[in-house]
Amino acid sequence: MERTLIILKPDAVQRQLVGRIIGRFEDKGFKIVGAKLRRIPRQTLERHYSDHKGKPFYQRLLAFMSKDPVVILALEGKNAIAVCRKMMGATFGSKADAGTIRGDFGISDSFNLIHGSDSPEAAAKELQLFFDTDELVSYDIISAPWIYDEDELVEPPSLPRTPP
Ligand code: IDP
Ligand code: MG
Repeated sequence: MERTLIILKPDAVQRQLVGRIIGRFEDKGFKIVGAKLRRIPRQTLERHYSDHKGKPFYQRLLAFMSKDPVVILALEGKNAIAVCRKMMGATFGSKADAGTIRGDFGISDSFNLIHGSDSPEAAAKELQLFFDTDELVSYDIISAPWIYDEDELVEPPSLPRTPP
């Protein structure tokens, strides 16, 4: 089991695609363990996108991402990081395969609807940046025994239970 950080970008919120995008992750079997609607402060975005500092699109990216609210999610499931990236599709809407979120809902190379952590290191950093520890909630979903086989359901010690 893994956790990943997903952001439904301002274009997804403005185009009222939030429910449909979250629905895809729920349909796949992911569990929502954190969720909030926020306008992200510029300072937080500078930390989030520090790898892109200096690139030609950097300033426009920060302006786009800070202007309007986003939906921030923490999703939990088997291979969550890689599977969510696959469901998102390639970075540019014009290149993303049909059947992916970016491929089905957008065509822009900048307004590409969704962010997802791209590695375990990025997921750890981004989950910490956007969620306080007590904002991530551990709980069981009743369909879990039908989403996973028994041997897949064992939670590693790295995902501590939230005390009742
Ligand atoms: P990713 O979101 O698929 O991981 P990254 O290369 O990490 O893609 O880029 C971060 C974000 O910056 C993209 O999702 C997109 O919004 C924006 N971006 C990346 N490359 C370009 C570009 O060439 N033009 C405009 N925006 C870009
Ligand atoms: Mg990236």
